[in-house]
Amino acid sequence: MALEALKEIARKIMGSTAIDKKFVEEMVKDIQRALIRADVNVRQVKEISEAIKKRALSEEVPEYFDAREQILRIVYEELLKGVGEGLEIPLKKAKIMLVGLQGSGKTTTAVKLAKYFKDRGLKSAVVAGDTWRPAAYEQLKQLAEANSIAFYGEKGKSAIEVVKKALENSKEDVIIIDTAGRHALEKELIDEMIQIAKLANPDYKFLVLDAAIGQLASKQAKAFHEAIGINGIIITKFDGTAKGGGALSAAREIGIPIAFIGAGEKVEDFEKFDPASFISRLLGMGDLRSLIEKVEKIAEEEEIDAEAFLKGNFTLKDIYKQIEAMNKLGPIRKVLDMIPIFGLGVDDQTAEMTQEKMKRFKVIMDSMTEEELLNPKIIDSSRIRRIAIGSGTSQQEVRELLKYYETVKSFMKKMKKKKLPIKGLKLGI
Ligand SMILES: Nc1nc2c(ncn2[C@@H]2O[C@H](COP(=O)(O)OP(=O)(O)OP(=O)(O)O)[C@@H](O)[C@H]2O)c(=O)[nH]1
Ligand SMILES: [Mg+2]
Repeated sequence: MALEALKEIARKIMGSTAIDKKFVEEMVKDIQRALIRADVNVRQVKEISEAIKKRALSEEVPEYFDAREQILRIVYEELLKGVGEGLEIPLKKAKIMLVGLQGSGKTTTAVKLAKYFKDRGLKSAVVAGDTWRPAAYEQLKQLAEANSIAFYGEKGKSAIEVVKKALENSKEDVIIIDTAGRHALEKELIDEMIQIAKLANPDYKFLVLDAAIGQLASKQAKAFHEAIGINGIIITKFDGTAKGGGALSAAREIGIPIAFIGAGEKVEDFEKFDPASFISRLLGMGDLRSLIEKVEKIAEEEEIDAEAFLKGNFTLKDIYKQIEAMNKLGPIRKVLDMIPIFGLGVDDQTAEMTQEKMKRFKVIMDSMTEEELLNPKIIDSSRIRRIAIGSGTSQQEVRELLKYYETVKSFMKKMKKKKLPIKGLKLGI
């Protein structure tokens, strides 16, 4: 995938020793190349890269950031602007109609979507609204049955009749209507789509776009939007193409949000489009959201007050629990991958050392008093000396732990605000 090159660029930024004009100019060229290769529309490539360049060369580096972090943040923010918003779909009763060209992935996506809602506690059903292709009925039925999804369809009836009957009979919360695809947008197809849309009055009309069509996505999306007014895009086959940027930028261009992304033939290969985590992952910075979810889950188990934890109102005691929780999170390597910057170029040896360091921190905290753990502010140099001696560590290590505590505190505050938590990441370990 051409967008993979962005990871390399992020790594280069974090590994650079001097960020100067020349570095920025070269980096912007690299970004341009990666985006163009991924089929992002040229005008958008220009916009994004110019914005990055302008900001990188003019904005002051805020306190606590170093120049590399600042540049990475700018790249992240401008790419994020470039993909636009995702689509929030409340988990409640809804009718969804899928449209798209032949082979774009509608039928597969219908079942993926149904499973998405089913996994979140809603009853879902699919409707065989493709009555043109003889095998379409069986394909949808089989896929639905394999995933225990309710199926509505009837052979030998028109799509309108099938949809009408399904809507009358279905009791499920989310009804997903599959429709016929064509080679190109023909009048007949438009008429049928309009009729189904009128009859079903769907809450969502999603255009299913094959990522492999690259820049052609824009023309297609426009045509469908003009024909029936779509309100979300589902990009499929993101796994098998280098041109995924085309569909991404088409969505941005016509101002329609991307709702989901399909990246594989299996029903599970499907996810809600979340711009922030999408871009984070493109840059190899890991998925912060899932880290937060994991931390919250473990915090629950460990009886850490997750609210306080995320707010940053926590004490060294929480750090202690956090370290225990981290060990529970599994190999520290994986956890580090989920945290921006850590994910960049942390080699296994460093990860190992970090785990070692965590153990040392625990030992240090074992030598602290309850009062010190609950109110780290009182730890002055004489206490630091006592703790170091008591734990058989050095004063420097105790200071390191205190610094780590402060940094995590501000890091958690940032996570809470859902901003890119770059500032708090110089954990010094
Ligand atoms: N690799 C990959 N393959 C996919 C994905 N989504 C669908 N496919 C495959 O693409 C092919 C076409 O998918 P369908 O769901 O039948 O597409 P359709 O839009 O319903 O096709 P028509 O009904 O003929 O218009 C199938 O072989 C799917 O398995 C995806 O996200 N990744
Ligand atoms: Mg189909």
